[in-house]
Amino acid sequence: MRTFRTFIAAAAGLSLAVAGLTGCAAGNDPKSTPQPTENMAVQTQQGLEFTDMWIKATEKDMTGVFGTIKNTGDKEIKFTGVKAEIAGMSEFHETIIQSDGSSMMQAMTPPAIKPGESLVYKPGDDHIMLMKLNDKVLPGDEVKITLEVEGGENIEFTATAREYTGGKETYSPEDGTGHGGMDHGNMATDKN
Ligand SMILES: [Cu+2]
Repeated sequence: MRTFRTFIAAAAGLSLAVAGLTGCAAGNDPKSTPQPTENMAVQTQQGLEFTDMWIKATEKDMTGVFGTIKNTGDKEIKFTGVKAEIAGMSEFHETIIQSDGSSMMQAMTPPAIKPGESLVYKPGDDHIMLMKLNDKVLPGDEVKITLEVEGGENIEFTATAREYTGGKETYSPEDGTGHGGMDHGNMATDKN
């Protein structure tokens, strides 16, 4: 009987531990801080859900931020800007296909997200651009990015740095895009 009782006690202890873990992972505690985890959705109290936010690792002075930002609230969220401590300048970018088939990116008006809709940022498409980086971005780095919201509080999220070599965007566009976009080339080669 002694062995049996020990087993029961151990099993009880185990299920307690499992219950504890489950309660933690559910994340329904409104006081808990969203913990950014790769490939997992992070819900903020402001009604945005961030999924798989990542930043391209680089040793150059500009890079892109990607992932899915969903409006889970009941009113439209309009951004007015974006910023990051590691970047001297940050912008929302869109990628356009030029007549010769190559793609080029340019600054766009900060977007808005309607309730239930998402912004999907991926290489070769729309993205958040960080320029004038003051540090390298190494794989595994966690980079804090702040979205400025019209009539509301700033919303911060964390992007995890990843090695990525598939991008074909022009990161140093020729002069005169003809689209009214900013000339990043000047920033990339800023000699001041
Ligand atoms: Cu860009």
